Amino acid sequence: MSKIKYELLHVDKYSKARRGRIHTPHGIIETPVFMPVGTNSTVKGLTNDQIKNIDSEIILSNAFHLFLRPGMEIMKDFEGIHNFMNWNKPLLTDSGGFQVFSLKDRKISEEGVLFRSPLDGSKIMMTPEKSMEIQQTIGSDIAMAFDECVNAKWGYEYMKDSVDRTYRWAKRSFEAHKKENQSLFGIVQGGLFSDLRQRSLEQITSIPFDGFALGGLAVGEKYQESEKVLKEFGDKLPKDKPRYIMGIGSPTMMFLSVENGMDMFDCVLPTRMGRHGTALTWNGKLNLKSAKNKFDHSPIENDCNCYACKNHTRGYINHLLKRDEMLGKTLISIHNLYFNIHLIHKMREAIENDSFLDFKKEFFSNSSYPLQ
Ligand code: PRF
Ligand code: ZN
Repeated sequence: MSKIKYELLHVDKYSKARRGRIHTPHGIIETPVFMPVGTNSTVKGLTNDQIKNIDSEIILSNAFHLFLRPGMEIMKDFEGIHNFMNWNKPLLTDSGGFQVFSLKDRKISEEGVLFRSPLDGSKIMMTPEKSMEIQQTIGSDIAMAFDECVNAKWGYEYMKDSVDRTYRWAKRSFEAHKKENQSLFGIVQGGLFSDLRQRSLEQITSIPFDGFALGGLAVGEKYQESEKVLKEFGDKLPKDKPRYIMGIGSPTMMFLSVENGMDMFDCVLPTRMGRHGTALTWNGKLNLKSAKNKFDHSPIENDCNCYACKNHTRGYINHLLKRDEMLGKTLISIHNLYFNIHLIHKMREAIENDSFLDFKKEFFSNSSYPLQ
């Protein structure tokens, strides 16, 4: 099998939530799916066994970061990221678009983005062709087109030009992509402007990509603003291909996205929060650095089956955090990723039983996460 294949298994009766399955060169992914982020070819603080033991089906890495370090010479020498990090399951790479645009000193032209290397200040040109070359060298199962993630504050006129440029870059990405056993997804932009989202959606879906993503969301807008885009456009993406919303992973945003027909999510939130000592639980967030935990013999969460909860107490983890021991961060990261992944598993079950909306209601009535 070379490219991915998507199977739509079931659509919830009372919402647009979908239960599906993606076949990739490195195995099957059930959807909806949460993808832990491994920017530098490592999910921060976790071994591959630990990642697999939380039932993670796919991880995400990044063309921009891997291009800078370790660099493509080393990636070629190791014959790709799967071999390099000894990860034998599915892996997706982001194109670097998002990361390049968040740099301060960068210049956007028709050709691509010229930026200064954060390593030595040398000038580097990132183009759709370059991003494809990098992602093909990395050898991810799914690569992303090179797009421009625009700040909505730049206004309508800029966004309009950018949407059209992202379309031209998408065509160039598609043309430049040659790898047989790698799939390529297109990215729809357009910010919060309904007509530009529609324009971008028509442009990007006119190219026969293997899947489609909504980009340019979760970049600081209000819940109601992302909700409007998801309600209007989530289900307009092709039904026979996977749908990915980039950079979201809070319970609130995952429920909203699944409800509106999205299949794939990634976010640094569970691991970043873990490193800062905050656990995600079915009741809400829990600050394990707080002195309240000092004498607490209970696990982070009573009914949780993750390694951290099966083996360690809140009191012990509080001590590790206080002493800045790395195990503390690892344990909470394990728990948080387990939480996100298993929340998605429960959503899958609910979709299969046509009870997604009931499950959503129950989840928010039993926890302090904001419904919006
Ligand atoms: N484009 C790309 N990567 C992304 C985004 C995007 O718009 C986002 C937006 N939330 C996260 N990661 N290429
Ligand atoms: Zn746990």
